[in-house]
Amino acid sequence: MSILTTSTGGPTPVRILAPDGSVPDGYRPPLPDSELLAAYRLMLMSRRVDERAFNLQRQGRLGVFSPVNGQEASVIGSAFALDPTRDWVVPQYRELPAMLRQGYTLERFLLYCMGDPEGNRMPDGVNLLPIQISLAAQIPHAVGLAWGLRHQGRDSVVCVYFGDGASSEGDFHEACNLAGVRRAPVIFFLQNNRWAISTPVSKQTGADSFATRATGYGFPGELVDGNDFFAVHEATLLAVARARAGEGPTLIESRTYRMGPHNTADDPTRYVDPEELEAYRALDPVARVRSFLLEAELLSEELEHRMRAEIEEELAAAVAAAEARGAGRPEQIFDHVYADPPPRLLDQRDAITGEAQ
Ligand SMILES: Cc1ncc(C[n+]2csc(CCOP(=O)(O)OP(=O)(O)O)c2C)c(N)n1
Repeated sequence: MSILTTSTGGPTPVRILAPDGSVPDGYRPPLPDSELLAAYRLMLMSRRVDERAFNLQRQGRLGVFSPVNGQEASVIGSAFALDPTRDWVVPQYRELPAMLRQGYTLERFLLYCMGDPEGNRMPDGVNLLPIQISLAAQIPHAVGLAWGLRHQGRDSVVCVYFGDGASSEGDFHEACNLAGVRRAPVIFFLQNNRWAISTPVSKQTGADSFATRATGYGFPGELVDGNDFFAVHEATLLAVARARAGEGPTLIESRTYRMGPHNTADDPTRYVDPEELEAYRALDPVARVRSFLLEAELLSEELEHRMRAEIEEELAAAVAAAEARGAGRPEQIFDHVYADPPPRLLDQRDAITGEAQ
């Protein structure tokens, strides 16, 4: 099975950047060279965070973590179509690079993974909602945010990320319906990575594409090769332009592949066919961009080496800073929920802190 098809056939995703890094004759990326390199650097950063976070988790220094591995073009190609000073990202939990692009920090992310809720509090001025684990709950929030920003007279766009699994929740459908009616400036960015933990996409939907669902809500749906940085980026640029112009939402199905486990608690060898995984490794989104940049002589081995060294330093500093703060305390889960917590919650908090009578 190719990344461009489903088991039932269906529409073909848009592709610009081929697996060998070539692009159609005359194609010019819409990003300046400096931004292309920044996007590649973020891809390298994302891969390195994936590895390091796993090691930290195995050493008992970090709680749970969901790697981006395989979805870098999808997450970063879309994020680079947004303007962090006015547009908003509403993440699920597998979009760290998009969050970093908006101005979130690695240190905060590590704190979050270490169980400190402070890590999931977005600093003022960073246009980002918190990481959401409750599947699809962030999608109606994104629509409300987009609609509200429009009411305030802003030209901001909201990009909400979620998975193929999350798209089966009622929240997704209700949010799409409202956004269509209100023409909210929102991009529904569906990362179809073929898996919802161990549930394959064939058990998630009977349709041959998620993108076509948009028709039922009265707005366009685009299907792109999610391992193709340029296809993802161009589709998101179009969606941003539509939303800013007051033309309403777009659903983008970014057809990619989760090359790693669902998270640090998962063992995909129990359900992923190794041959399928190998086939997708040949479509690695980071390698594609690398080949393109080398061919265009924007990247050299030396520059890449320097990028990796800087990333290593940044990551080491973030780990040190997060660990210096110490792990979160269990009773923090009671903070910031109610201004005046009800007695039942106060009792539970006291039971945790040992203050119960
Ligand atoms: C409402 C809800 N139901 C179930 C879960 C358990 N759960 C966590 S992740 C996950 C799979 C999500 O798959 P998908 O939305 O495709 O995103 P992916 O993890 O593949 O990026 C499930 C079922 C949850 N977090 N929230």
